[in-house]
Amino acid sequence: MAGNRTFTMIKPDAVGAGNTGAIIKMIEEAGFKIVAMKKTYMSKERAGQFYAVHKERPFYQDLTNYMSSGPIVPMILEKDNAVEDFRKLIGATNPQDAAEGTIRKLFAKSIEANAIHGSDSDENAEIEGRFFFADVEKF
Ligand code: IDP
Ligand code: MG
Repeated sequence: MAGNRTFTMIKPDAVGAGNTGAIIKMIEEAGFKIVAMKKTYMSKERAGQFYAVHKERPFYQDLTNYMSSGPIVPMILEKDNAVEDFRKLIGATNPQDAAEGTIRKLFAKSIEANAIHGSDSDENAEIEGRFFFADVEKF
């Protein structure tokens, strides 16, 4: 299983703008299988836990306010080379730097409200998947 799963979450800006369906379509057309998915919310505290690695960064308070501002759609995805291929599909953190045709280029509003999350390693994909889907081994 190592190497063929990643974790993503459609962020509040993209869910609020009605882009959930369009983004899921891009994910499936890129060859990712949806293993688990739900529409849910994070409290400010949960958002703080999810982004704990960034707690010393100047944007941490804004980020956790933003990520708890509306519904999100977390998913576990499956594909060969999932983590790396998915980071390519979403594009750079700042949509101004994101390649043409990437999800962030198409849908992100700003470096903060950048439409979608993608895990940066197999290890973090596992941790982040479990953060939302406690019984992921059953999927
Ligand atoms: P990533 O999502 O591309 O992996 P990270 O550096 O891990 O980018 O940052 C996590 C999230 O924090 C970003 O997706 C974005 O929402 C937000 N963020 C990152 N850098 C900035 C910044 O300079 N200003 C505001 N928000 C930021
Ligand atoms: Mg990151």
